[in-house]
Order: sequence, then C-alpha cells, then structure tokens
Amino acid sequence: MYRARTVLALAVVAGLSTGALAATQVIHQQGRAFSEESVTVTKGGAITFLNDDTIPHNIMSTSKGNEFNLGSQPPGASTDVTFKETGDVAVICAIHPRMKMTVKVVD
Ligand SMILES: [Cu+2]
Repeated sequence: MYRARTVLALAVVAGLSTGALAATQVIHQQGRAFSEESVTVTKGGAITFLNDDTIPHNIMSTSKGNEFNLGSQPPGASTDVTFKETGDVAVICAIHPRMKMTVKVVD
C-alpha cells in the first residue's frame, strides 16, 4: 500500500512539472527536515507528506480542528492529510523535535 501511494505522489509531482494537473502539494521529509517552512492550502484541501528520508518520521499536529497523527511513517511512504478548519496548523515530527512547519488553511 505504501508503495502505491508513493507512486501516486510521484505522479502528482510529474503532473505539476508538466502543468497537466492541479495537484495536491507534496511536502518532503529529507535530512530530518520538512521541504517547506510554511505552505498554504484551501480549507478541505489535502497535502501529501512524503518521507523520502532514510529514517522513519512521525508527523502530527495538535492544532485545534486539524489534529492528526500519522504514526511511524517508514522511508518511501506518503500519506495525504486533509485540513478541515481554517487557521495556522503547527505540524511537527514526534521523533525529531527540530522538524517543524506551518500549514496555513484559508477559505
Ligand atoms: Cu522525524
């Protein structure tokens, strides 16, 4: 299942590069860091969190209305997260305290 999701995420990236798709944004995890400090998504929209690092990560948020916890995400895995409420969402990795980013959810 993880492999299928990864292929899908890569297809999304390929679509972006050709302009063929209005695609879900992909946030990468590499070198124990997120690829973006901040990203904006429309309410009800999703972001794909792709672990292309060599170690597991555990992305989560306790921001009200947008709480989630992906659990241990192995290298190569990708997971879509849908953001349901407007506001700033603090996203962290439960394993690596220095991994932080903000998802800004707008109407
Ligand atoms: Cu991590």
